[in-house]
Amino acid sequence: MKSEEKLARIKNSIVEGDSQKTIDYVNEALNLGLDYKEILNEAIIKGSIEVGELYEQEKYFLPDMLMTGDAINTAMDLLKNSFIEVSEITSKGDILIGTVEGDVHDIGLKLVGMMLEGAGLDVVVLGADTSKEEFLEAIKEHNANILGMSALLTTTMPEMKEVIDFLKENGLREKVKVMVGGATLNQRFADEYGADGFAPDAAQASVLAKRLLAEQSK
Ligand code: B1M
Repeated sequence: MKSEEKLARIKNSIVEGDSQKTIDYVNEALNLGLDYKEILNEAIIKGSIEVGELYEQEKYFLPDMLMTGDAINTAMDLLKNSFIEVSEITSKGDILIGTVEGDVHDIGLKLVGMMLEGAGLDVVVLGADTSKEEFLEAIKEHNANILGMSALLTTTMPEMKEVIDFLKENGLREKVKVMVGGATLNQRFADEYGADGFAPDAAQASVLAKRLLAEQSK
């Protein structure tokens, strides 16, 4: 079987929300030496986009998205070890990441966390549905250098601005760099909300975090 067929098989198992098949196919692909980045981009991300489209077309419903979420999570658990790369970073600093309040999507967030950790950064993952008060307390507790926020819904994206304004009100905005991401977000929104950077995917989140840390230490 060709690589493309193996990737298509993984993608289909994700679209079907069949976690057992996903485990079997991802393991097989890894054992045969397929690049984890291909599995991520060609199977997992493409599968999630397809499910999103099926949901929009009302061919899929919430339980289908939930099953896909589970299948993606199992796939990512298997890929976790592949994310470790040789770290070039010299200055470390805590990065806190969380999905904003009202938003339960945390798969992309976990992936970003894995990529950041793999790149040698200290990461604290606060998880989904994190309130501005929780972000603030965690920044103080961990003495964080960077706050990373994720939002997947157009209705929860503006919460990022709320958090940034809350940091300003509490005298913490100058202390932390803020980076944002999520499927419905783009650079224009990031600028509008007052963030220091936007990353469209986990790989670029890691590049951005390193750049922001370097700026912090100047
Ligand atoms: Co929901 N959902 N969902 N969902 N879901 C989307 C996001 C949606 C686009 C589907 C669609 O309609 N096409 C749509 C949002 C539409 C919109 O607002 N424009 C949607 C909706 C509507 C909903 C509900 C409202 C449905 C309902 O209840 N009627 C509901 C919301 C609940 C809530 O949050 N209050 C809901 C619920 C769910 C599930 C719980 C069933 C499940 C989530 C499970 C979980 O996360 N634990 C789910 C899923 C699985 C999806 C889709 C299908 C897949 C999301 C995903 O995990 N993608 C999604 C469709 C889609 O995105 N195309 C959809 C894979 C992941 C690796 O990608 O999260 O984009 P992503 O992360 C990427 C980048 O965005 C970026 O890097 C990641 C890796 O490359 N990134 C960052 C993310 N965060 C970053 C942070 C950074 C930097 C980069 O710096 C800090």
